Amino acid sequence: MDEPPCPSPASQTPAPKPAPSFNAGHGANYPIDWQKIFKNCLLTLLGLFAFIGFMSSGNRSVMGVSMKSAIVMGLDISNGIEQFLADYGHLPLPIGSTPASRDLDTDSGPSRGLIALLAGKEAAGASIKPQNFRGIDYLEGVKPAKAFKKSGHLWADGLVIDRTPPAYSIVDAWGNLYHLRLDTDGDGWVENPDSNQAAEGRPKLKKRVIVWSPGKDGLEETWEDNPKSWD
Ligand SMILES: [Ca+2]
Ligand SMILES: [Ca+2]
Repeated sequence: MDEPPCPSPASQTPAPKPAPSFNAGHGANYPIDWQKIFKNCLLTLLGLFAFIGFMSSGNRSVMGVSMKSAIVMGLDISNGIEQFLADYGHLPLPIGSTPASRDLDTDSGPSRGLIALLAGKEAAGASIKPQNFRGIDYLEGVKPAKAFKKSGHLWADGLVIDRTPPAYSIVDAWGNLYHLRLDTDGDGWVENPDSNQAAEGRPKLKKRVIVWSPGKDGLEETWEDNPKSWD
């Protein structure tokens, strides 16, 4: 008959300590620490509230980043146009426009050709001399757009170079084109499109160019969320 093998020293493990019980002999009960339980619950709740607060502030922060990016990009466009004006002595004109006796509205879409012009990438035409004939890139600070498949848009937050031959446009953080108003009548003023500001006594702005977008809601008439190149 085989005897059970003696355990080797390596196989000997310390005996587990007896788990505490609420009746660990001698009739001594562990008291339920209600104060500790209450404190732990309170800490859990505080942590939960802090997390909710963090998430909320994070969302606000993301919104702030989009708005900031949209404003900076509008300023990049208006600064590029002002620099073009300083270099060439006249405002850049969208495709099909001629120097006008009134101010001109346009946008940052591909069909206007204004973004290609500002990027120094006007399509070469045999009969049309490029306005930016020196090929200067006035949009160096504008980042490439990101894919953004929402609300019927494909791109957001930057410069879009699409199709063949390349078509240039700039979209805001929510995929909208920017609107531009050019002081093509040369009086140094443009009408203020912000109906709120106009109602408050600022019907005109002393600018050669202004840029804005319809903002997150995509609606131009709601000016509260519209990024603008002016105060
Ligand atoms: Ca004007
Ligand atoms: Ca809006």
